[in-house]
Amino acid sequence: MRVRETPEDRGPAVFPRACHGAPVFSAAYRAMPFPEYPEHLQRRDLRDAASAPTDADLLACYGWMHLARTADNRFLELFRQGLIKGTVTGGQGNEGLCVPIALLLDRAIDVVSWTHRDLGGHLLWSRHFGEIACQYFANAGSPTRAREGNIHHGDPAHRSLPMISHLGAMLSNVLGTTDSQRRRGVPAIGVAFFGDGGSSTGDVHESLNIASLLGLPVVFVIENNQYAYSTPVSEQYAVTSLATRAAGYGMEGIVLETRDTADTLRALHGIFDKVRRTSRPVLIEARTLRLRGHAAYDTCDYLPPGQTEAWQKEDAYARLRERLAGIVPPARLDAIEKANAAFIEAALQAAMKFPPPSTEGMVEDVYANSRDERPWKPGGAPETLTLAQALQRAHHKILSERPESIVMGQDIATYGGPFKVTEHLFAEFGRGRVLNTPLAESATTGYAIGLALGGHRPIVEYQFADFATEATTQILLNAGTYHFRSGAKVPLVLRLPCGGGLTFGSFHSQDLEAMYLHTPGLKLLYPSTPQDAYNALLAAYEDDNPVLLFEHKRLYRGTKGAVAFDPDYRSVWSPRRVRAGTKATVVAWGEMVLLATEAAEYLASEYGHELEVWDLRALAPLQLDPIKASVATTHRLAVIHEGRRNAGFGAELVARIASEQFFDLEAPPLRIASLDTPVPFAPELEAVYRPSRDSIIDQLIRWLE
Ligand SMILES: Cc1ncc(C[n+]2csc(CCOP(=O)(O)OP(=O)(O)O)c2C)c(N)n1
Ligand SMILES: [Mg+2]
Repeated sequence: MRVRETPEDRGPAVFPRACHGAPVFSAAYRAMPFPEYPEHLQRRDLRDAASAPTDADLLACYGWMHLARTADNRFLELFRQGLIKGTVTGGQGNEGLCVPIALLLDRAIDVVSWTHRDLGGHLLWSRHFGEIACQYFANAGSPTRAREGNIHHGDPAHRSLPMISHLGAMLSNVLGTTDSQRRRGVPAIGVAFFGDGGSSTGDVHESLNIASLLGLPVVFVIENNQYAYSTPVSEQYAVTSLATRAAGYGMEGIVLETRDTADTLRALHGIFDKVRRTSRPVLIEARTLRLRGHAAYDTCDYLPPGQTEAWQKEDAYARLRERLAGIVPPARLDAIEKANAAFIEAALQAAMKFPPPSTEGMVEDVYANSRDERPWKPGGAPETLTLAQALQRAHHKILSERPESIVMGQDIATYGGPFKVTEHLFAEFGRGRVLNTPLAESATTGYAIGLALGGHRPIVEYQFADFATEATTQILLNAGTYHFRSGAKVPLVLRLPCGGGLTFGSFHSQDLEAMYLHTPGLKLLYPSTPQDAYNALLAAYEDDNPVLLFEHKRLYRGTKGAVAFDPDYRSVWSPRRVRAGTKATVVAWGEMVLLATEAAEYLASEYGHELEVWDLRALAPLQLDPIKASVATTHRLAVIHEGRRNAGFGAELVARIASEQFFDLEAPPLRIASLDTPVPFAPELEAVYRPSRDSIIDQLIRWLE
């Protein structure tokens, strides 16, 4: 039987929005007012009119389409004059789609992510054109603090999600934020755009599937302008219409011609109404145009002769103007166009007066500097638990005390996950809070990002850390950069069962923390004891940033200890001294802490070498001070990790300490790590691949003596 989500399944409708709704980067126009919008642009909503648009409604729509066309043309000119950096991707030819859509959405509740062809949509959804102009000029008035490219802005506080360049990556975010609204009882819909080119990406397929599976009210809009950069659709896909793909996902597929704006308004009005009522997604293949090539530098030599002229005859903007010219007095159209042009020039002038962007806050803004401060209920008596059980208890606490929490992942519901970390949670909290997801790591992560942007706090389990590579774009480039580029918070916990030693082979055994440490914006915790794992999940959960929680699979059942709610749970963000010593400082994390400690005990008893062992616990942000203080007394540093040696995190730690404390060191620092090979399968081979207690002892002795 097919299970479909109903609104009742989705958990409580209301919960405290502890950290959300907080302002994102401040609006420029508050500091320097831009000109008032002309009178005819005061209408930003045609929802009541669009089922039977009148001439006045069409005129209102034309006003915005003209504004978009004129602004796009002006940006192109300014680029050619060298006043706009990067490039500009124009929406000329797409106004007849994105402007009607923007006029038919409820900006108070709906969710959207515009693309690089949707300046018209941005104009309607943004606070002011002047702010968009500042974004193009990359100056101090930019809503991304000039950190993101010109069309890569949005207004996440008002559910316009800024795109990243990776085509297809925004769809799942729209799913999540729309669902966040619905879970709160708000009758929102989401609109997710992508091009004919973007339609071939995996994220698109994963997102269509998830939206249909969960019954999410999302309108997927393919802006089919027949080209992806220089590649025609004949070289992109083999179906006659992309709308036919909808059937494969169990949703309605619609082809929308956009030549006639009145028809477009009527059709979209009906579609949006139905999606809002039924909470079922639809896929629209909109036939649209790209009149000025891919981007400012595109000479369009690849187009067949006469193509541009043929397109111009199809242009919804020109056709609407022609239609209106036969209905309203020419002076009226003239007045609208002149007022728009004057408005744009005045706004551009005001925008150009902003100074260059400030470099201030660049490093600080990598992370949101906040967390959910609600106190946890004090816990009961300590229990003796494995690390997996400790994590289960922490999940239970979070689900019990935090109604905005949602746990998701593959096989985590009835089955409790392969490592039983989520055992029993589904029975108690139900599908709205403990959600099995399909094999779609990327869109699942993007969906979780969207939920987090909307005010929920998802915890995502990847079945094995190795499979999180399927979601690298969402984790590294989307979640990790969100706060820096928009000021929006993405409170997200990503749980990664990692590590080897269980004969699981190359793709179920890796320890890839170094990969995530190379990109900014993510926090990383890697506990080694049951209590630390419990603490780490609470600390990660309340953080307003994406936090990766590395859980070594051998520790799930290989460690046991007393676990209780620890009021000092946030101490997990700093290193813990596991063992005192004078001969050398040994830094490790995850299972290697246990092996390092065993090795240290052996060296103490057999050689009399007292090593000081530190469990790093938090890999990002890094608190090195206690380690540095230790090195200052022992004068030696060894780092032991299961990740591979080459560009492993040990390299960074050694480099930092060697460069800052060179004169404290009496010997070159030692790195003990896995071999630079794939993880081999056979136990005999894996034992050589990974550091073991004995190989650690050998290397330490050689280094010390
Ligand atoms: C995943 C990904 N691959 C490649 C690119 C480079 N790129 C930017 S736009 C573009 C063409 C996009 O075509 P389409 O999706 O049809 O959108 P259009 O530009 O035609 O509106 C390409 C290949 C990208 N942004 N993302
Ligand atoms: Mg295209």
